[in-house]
Amino acid sequence: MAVQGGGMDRFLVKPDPGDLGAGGEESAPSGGASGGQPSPNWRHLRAQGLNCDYTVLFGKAEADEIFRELEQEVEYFTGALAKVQVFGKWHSVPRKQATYGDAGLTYTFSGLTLTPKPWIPVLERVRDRVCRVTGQSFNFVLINRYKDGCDHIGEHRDDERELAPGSPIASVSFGACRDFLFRHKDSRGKRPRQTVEVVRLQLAHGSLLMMNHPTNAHWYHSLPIRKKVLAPRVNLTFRKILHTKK
Ligand SMILES: O=C(O)CCC(=O)C(=O)O
Repeated sequence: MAVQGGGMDRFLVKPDPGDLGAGGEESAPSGGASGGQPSPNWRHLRAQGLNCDYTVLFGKAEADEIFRELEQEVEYFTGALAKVQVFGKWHSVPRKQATYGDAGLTYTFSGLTLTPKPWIPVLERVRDRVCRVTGQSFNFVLINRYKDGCDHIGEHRDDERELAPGSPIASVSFGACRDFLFRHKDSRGKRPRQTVEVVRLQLAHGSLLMMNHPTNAHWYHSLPIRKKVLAPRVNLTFRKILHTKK
């Protein structure tokens, strides 16, 4: 994971031509069905190699209920799993993390091979809604909990070998609204190879951000520190990971 830096330049969200605002027409990103729920209005974010779709999937009352249940039910890592080594020194991860998923899956985390906890009803509820509206399937979720705006995640790409090639990542947020930045891989560091504007958005309570292929091959993302944010936030990133051969 790389350190974040540099400025933020621009808020880029391309409205869908069919997006009529609240109560407008649906524009599903790919083969989804709303399954009795109101159809989401998608906003399509596009830039060089960036392909994302954003919508508010859960209304306030439902998002509040899910957030409460997540706060009660999710069991976060403790001990060594809540630490990260940077240049040989151990630090506490500046947020809490947990993983849940299908039986039989393993994944690598901080150099350790781990198995996710079995699905719990609140996570199945969110996962199933995301699957319905996107037409995608997911077998794993990484949960990040930010107690306030001091908790954060630095610039990184979700390009782990365990991810099914070409599969999207579905990021669902509850609680405090936070800024979220994408930075192009050639536009980082002191001497960038090219200047590509930062793509900046805000992830609202109950929102879904679909990070579609090839976004993660070209863009780093981060959730920067925002000291004015006092409330907690929980983010779920649903992924499709490969079963390792035994
Ligand atoms: O909390 C967020 O929105 C970002 C989480 C994230 O970057 C990740 O799970 O890879």
